[in-house]
Amino acid sequence: MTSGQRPTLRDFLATKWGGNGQLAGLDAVVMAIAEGSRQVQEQVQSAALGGALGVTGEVNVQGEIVQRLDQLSSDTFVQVLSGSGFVAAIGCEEIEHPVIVSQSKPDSYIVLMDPLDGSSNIDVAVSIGSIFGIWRKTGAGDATPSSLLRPGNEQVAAVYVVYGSSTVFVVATQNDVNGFTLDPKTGAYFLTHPDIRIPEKCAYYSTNEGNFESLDEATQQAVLKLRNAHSQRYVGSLVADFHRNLLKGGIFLYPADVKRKEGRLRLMYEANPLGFVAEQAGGAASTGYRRIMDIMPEELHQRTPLILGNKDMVEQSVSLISGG
Ligand code: AHM
Ligand code: MG
Repeated sequence: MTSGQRPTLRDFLATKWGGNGQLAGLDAVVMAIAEGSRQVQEQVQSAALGGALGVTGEVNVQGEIVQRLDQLSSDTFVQVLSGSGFVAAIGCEEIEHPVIVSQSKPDSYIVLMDPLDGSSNIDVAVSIGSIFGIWRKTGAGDATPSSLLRPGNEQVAAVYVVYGSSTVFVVATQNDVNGFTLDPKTGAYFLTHPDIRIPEKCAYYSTNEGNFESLDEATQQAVLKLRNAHSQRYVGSLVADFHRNLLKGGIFLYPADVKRKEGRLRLMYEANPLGFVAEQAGGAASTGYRRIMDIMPEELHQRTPLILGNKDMVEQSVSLISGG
């Protein structure tokens, strides 16, 4: 059951969620994501050798160029999630319309995902990742496209995976965030980061400083305040920047600016899941004006400004940005 006395992800879920009727089937969804991430990790590791780097020639619904690995990881996760028996619908950054899985079990879930976050880092061996928000399906019968438009505060769990110098899988449920590291020899995830809480002290701020001149004055003030007091770290893969800030203390900002009036990042499969993880670990997530989790989504691929990380730092930045 254990390697080096650490429980595997499967053991952990069985012990923690086993017998909890409210979470029935969620373990199957999380294990499907774990299996998908193991496969994607292999694709990422061998992409250059296997000819899987570069672009597909397609442009996705966001108007962004699709990388081969974006496509491979999207296909991989759709396959494992659809096959889990407990997923009724999947919303994906790379797919315009939701994938509806007919005849899923009555106790099933809706999964919203960014299958490979950090596109600009794919070809250059820098950390990338995958992000998932999980909602319980409501209502009888098959899911419909509107079944996916739920606020972040209704998520029952969120998961992210970082493909970095090691592959780390973080799963959050209410007040409970735990991290697991992939053992590449066995393909199993072992608990390495139990009960994650974001440190009180904010060590880092993470933002694209190249956008500074495009920010409004209030947002510039918020960035300047951080710049003068904290070290800057910016990978350019949200999931990697968030993971570092979660473990070390930090704040991530991708505010709206004159070129990106709606913000850059996606509400449903970037801001909501990572906002949920942050809140469960004692942090916060805001647009600069309101809590991310409270936004009632209007469409699957909508964008949002995002201020994410240490609660007090998020609150200070929000108060400067919104003048509140
Ligand atoms: P992606 O999901 O297509 O990879 O885009 C999102 C990424 C985030 O991971 C990252 O925080 C952001 O885009 C970086 O944007 P920029 O290059 O403008 O700083
Ligand atoms: Mg992304």
